[in-house]
Amino acid sequence: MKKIWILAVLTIFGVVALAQMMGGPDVRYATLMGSDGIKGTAIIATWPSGEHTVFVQVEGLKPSSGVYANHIHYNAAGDANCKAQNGDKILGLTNLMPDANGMAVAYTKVPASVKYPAGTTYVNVHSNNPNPVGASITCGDVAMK
Ligand SMILES: [Cu+2]
Repeated sequence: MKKIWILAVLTIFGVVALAQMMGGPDVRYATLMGSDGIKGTAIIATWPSGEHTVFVQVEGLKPSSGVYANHIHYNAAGDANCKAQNGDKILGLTNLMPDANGMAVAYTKVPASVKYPAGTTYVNVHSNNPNPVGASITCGDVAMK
C-alpha cells in the first residue's frame, strides 16, 4: 500500500517537472488595421509539440456579409510586410464570418508538421467582393511577444 502511495507522489512530481521542462507556447501577435474601421487582433501560439493555435478577431466588417479569407503571409526573401503586401506565400487560416454586429472570430489549429515561416510574416484579411480572395482590407505585421 505504501509503495503505491510513493509511486503516485513520484508520478505527480514527474508530470509537474515535465510540464515545467516543456514550458509554455511561443506567442506571436499582430494588430490588424485597415480602412473603414476594420481592425482586429491575431494571436499565434506555437506549442512545445510544434503545433500552432491561431486566433484571429476582426471588427468593423459589414454585418452578416459572408466569409472572408485570411492568411499568414510570408515570402522567400523573408521580408514580407503589410505595407509592401509582398508575402506571396501563405499559410491558410479558417475563414472569418462576421455576425450581425460585423464581428468575426476564427480559430485555426496548424499541425506540428508545418513549421512557422522564417523571416517576417503578416496576417492579412481579404475582401470577399467582387472576388472571394480580394485585396487586403485589414492587415497586421506579426511580432514576437
Ligand atoms: Cu492572404
